[in-house]
Amino acid sequence: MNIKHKIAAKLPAAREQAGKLVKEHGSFRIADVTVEQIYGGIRGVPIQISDVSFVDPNEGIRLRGYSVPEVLKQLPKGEHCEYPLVGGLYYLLMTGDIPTHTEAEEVEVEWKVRNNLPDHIFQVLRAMPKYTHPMTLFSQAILALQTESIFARRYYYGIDRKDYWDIYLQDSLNLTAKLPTIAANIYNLKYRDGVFVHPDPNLDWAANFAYMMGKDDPHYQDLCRLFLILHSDHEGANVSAHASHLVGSALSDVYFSSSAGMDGLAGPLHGLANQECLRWLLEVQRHFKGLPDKAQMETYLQECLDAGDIIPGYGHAVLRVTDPRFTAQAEFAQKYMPDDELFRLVMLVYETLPGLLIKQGKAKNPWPNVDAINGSLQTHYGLKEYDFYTVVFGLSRILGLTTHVTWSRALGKPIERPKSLTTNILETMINRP
Ligand code: NMX
Ligand code: MLT
Repeated sequence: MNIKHKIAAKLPAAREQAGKLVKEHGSFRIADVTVEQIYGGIRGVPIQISDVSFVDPNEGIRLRGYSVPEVLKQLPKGEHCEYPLVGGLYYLLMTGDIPTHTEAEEVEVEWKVRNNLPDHIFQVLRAMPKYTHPMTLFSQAILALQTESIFARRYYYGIDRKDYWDIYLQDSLNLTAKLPTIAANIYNLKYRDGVFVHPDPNLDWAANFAYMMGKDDPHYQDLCRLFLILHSDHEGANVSAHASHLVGSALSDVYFSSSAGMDGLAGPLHGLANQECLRWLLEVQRHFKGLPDKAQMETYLQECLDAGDIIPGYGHAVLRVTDPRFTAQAEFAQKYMPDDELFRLVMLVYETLPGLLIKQGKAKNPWPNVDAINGSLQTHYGLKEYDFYTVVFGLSRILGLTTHVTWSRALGKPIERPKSLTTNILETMINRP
């Protein structure tokens, strides 16, 4: 069954379940919010319900209930591939079910049919100054594609609320189909000869991304599949998902809401951390003119912490264990590039830094997140331009963002409008007898 029919079949029960929860338990209190939480980035306050994925602090991400190892094991793979087809992952995110091989291939085919790009996208990007950050270009390209929004057109002429999700899904498939071509050609524009490369109809979504950047190593294609699966979603309340969901709640279409999500991902505390992380690792490597020993590493890291440095790739707002996305990439590296110096440095930091962070007692999570390792694998396969890494993260993350907003429309979620207070009002509330 294709994604649309699968969602349509599941929707009546999902709508009934949500309706019943609100009707029968509408006043059930989930959480109280403290002053500390409001001043502290709304940490731990549940702000939305989304079944697409969930981050357990002590286990990490589950996509539609499946852990990272389960996703990698159970999703269908293409011929001669070690890692699953990303089309199957999108099917899982959108429908909640592990697809058959045919269903996964059908998504890949849908993407091929929809992957053509209007000319104006690269006209816009070429008009930008050479020093423009690739994330700016990526977000701009998505925004420029808003000209193609079916939802915006249909809304203008009138459309039944119950059908919003279907049009969001069409826009989501159209947008995600074009993303590898956009991302790879931003790479070509920034770092190669700028000649536009078209996708190869014989390759899957992830392999095409690699191919269009001039990379045809089958191991790199598998790394792309792995990377693009791992970064697709991290529940509904991280900065990019939250931003995209908020913008979508105003019925801004999939292009607006995805571009907004990318603007959040571009921050160094969120997705840009992967570029920062590689930059930092290269600095360490340069400092030691190679790989330090454990004692040297410990001294260096302690000095960084004493100087008040934030070590990119470590810590997390929710996780309290090693990120399973870090572990999955470490396993890949252990298999295909165990002697790579940068990978060995990543593992040396992993052996050393958590103990020092625990001793320092500031970071609530001393363990690595996904960004601590990303760059070393990409660099190994020749993607050395680290300011491009967040685009690769974004290419994947939009799979999750578009799923969240499609389901928000399917469940008829209203415009988001929480409340802000003034300091005086807060003080009055606190001092009230
Ligand atoms: N290195 C040094 N100090 C740290 C680190 C770190 N990696 N992480 C947290 N701390 C400090 C933090 O600066 C804060 O210090 P202070 O009280 O002086 O302000 C203290 O520990 C408490 O912070 P937490 O409550 O543990 O962290 P929070 O939830 O506020 O932020 C991150 C989470 C992820 C933003 C934070 O750990 C960080 O900045 N890490 C480095 C950047 C990074 O890797 N971001 C990637 C996130 C994942 N992603 O892919 O998006
Ligand atoms: C993510 O993948 O979005 C990051 O790990 C950040 C988060 O979950 O807050």
